[in-house]
Amino acid sequence: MKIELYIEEKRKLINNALEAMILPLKEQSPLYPAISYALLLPGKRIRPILTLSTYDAIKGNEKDIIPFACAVEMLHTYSLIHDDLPIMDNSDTRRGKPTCHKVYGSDMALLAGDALLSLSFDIVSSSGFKNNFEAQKIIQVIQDFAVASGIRGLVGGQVMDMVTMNDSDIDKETIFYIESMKTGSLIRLAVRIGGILGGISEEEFTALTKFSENFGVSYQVIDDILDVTSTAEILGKDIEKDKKNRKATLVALFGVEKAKEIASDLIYKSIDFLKPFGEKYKVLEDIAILSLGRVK
Ligand code: GRG
Repeated sequence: MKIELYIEEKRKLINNALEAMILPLKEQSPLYPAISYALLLPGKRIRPILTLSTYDAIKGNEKDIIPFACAVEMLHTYSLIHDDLPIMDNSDTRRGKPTCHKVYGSDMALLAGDALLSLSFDIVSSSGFKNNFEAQKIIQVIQDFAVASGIRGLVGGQVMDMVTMNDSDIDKETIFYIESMKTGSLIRLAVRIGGILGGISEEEFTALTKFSENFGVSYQVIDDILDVTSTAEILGKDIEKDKKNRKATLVALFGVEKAKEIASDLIYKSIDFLKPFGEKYKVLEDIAILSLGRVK
């Protein structure tokens, strides 16, 4: 199957699962409209698709991993809602529509983000046992979620992003570090949990981790490039935010062409880690190459 078709099919699967998963909240909480608005807007769903395809490559099916993939998307959506708030990036549009706080107010948006963060842990812990995964694997997955969402992941990256704003002295290594924390951590999480629950050797798990770390940084570099080369209509979100917020990016440091070269090097480096396994992780390779196409 062509990778574009594969992605489209999996995106639909994830969208349906997300919708079903939060439906019980409709009767339970006045926060449901803000949660469903942010979560069900048309995101690319790249992270949950990475989880599905990693697990599928190992086990030959994806059914049992669907709630975990959705939990990664919930975590990601939480980070977008909070990142868009006036006290953070102050963005007006996201996924082609007004941001969550523009529609529901900052108070509701903040809580919708908080609720999605907790819900991701709720789903991971409850689905683990429901789907008969071993306790040890479930704990490892929960630990990965905690690391990816916290001070060693998203939050750590975001805070570094903030404190380095306006810093004209920032070097390439620091930018890589920030990008790997704020964006790489969720891509890494998405792939690793497929590997943990699928059950693979230490060596294979390390290779998948390396793939996801390099791909994760390239995903942010590509996002930074698109911030200056694409349009708000195509991206469905505010553009030129990095310049406005005086953020340290590789584009600001080296310019667009060099940043493209770096993104491309990272993608090819990432897929090199999958080569020892032949065609097994071909879908991951195809997704990585496809993402590079966004800036070609
Ligand atoms: C606790 C305030 C607080 C924040 C949590 C906000 C945060 C930590 C981290 C945010 C980091 C962040 C938003 C990074 C951007 C990552 C990125 C490339 C987002 C866009 O991803 P896509 O293109 O988006 O996959 P879609 O909309 O398709 O899902």
